[in-house]
Amino acid sequence: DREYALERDCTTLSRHVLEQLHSFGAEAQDLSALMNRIALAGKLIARRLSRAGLMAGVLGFTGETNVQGESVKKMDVYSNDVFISVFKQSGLVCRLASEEMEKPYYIPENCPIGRYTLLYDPIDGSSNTDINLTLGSIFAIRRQQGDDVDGSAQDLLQDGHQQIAAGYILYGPSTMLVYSIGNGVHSFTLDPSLGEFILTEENITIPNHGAIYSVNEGNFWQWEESFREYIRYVHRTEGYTARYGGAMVGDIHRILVQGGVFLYPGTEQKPEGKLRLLYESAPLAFLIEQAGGRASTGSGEIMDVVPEKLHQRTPLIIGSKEDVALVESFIEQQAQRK
Ligand code: P6P
Repeated sequence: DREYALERDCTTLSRHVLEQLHSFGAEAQDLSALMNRIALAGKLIARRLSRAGLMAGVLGFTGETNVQGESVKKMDVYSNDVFISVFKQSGLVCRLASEEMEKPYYIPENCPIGRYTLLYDPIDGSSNTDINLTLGSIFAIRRQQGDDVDGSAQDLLQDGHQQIAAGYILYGPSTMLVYSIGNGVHSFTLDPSLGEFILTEENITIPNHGAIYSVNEGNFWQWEESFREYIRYVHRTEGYTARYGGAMVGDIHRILVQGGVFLYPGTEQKPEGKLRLLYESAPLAFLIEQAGGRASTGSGEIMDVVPEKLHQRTPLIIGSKEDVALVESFIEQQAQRK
């Protein structure tokens, strides 16, 4: 029966990546190995999170602040170290650029030409760590360009079209890995008894419209008027509902599956917003566009933004095509009034 068939034929991540890489030639093997490293990092982080309440030294703060000026959680450090140690062994990655590190981490034995760079946010939404709520890791893979001998990583300051793979790991009631290598979006669920990510859904497409708007309305009075106008519209219009988890991977996954829009606008104090382009917005934009959605800064596509510095932030409007366009229409209306 179907249940038995699923058991027998379950598609693992490595098999799935290889199967769809027929058109990638030599890079196929690399991408398959890289995705398996991502999966291993996800398993190690998921295991630690599931035991966080049972072990000393997992929860809470380290007492330091990171390059973003945010207080660092022990899980931020642990997760960042997991990605470094897992990719050190890969032999494929020369450089890891993380939201948690001022400068990229170079793996000398693989450099200068290590073929790939991993850009990642090891634990996104770490404010949820100590309260056992959904968290995520976000990743993108870019080809190593040039030899970066001065360690300035200037070649990373390119637009999102340079990403060859991107996705996230969602640490929720189950651990899911959602990724794209430019050939659709596919989701996997971790089977802890096998230690394998098993294919759950292939070629996920985001609905063109959804009822959900996901934004921290606590910032309402710090936004530009256009965003306030959009919120007033969805407040008074039937068919909209608010969902905001405080950890973007969970909010984006909900929107990928059900449709709608996630927003993190700029504010008067921080016009560029809070979210980091290279480690959060660009990887998620790559994925959502592959699912048939859109990701905008409000004045252009996220995927077209060329950062001037590694930790550059951008405002983010991401999700269903129609809902992103609706938010942009309020921005355009406001611009015409000026
Ligand atoms: P705020 C988590 O720190 C994060 O980067 C995203 O995961 C999340 O969506 C956002 O910031 C939450 O920020 O200002 O709403 O608490």
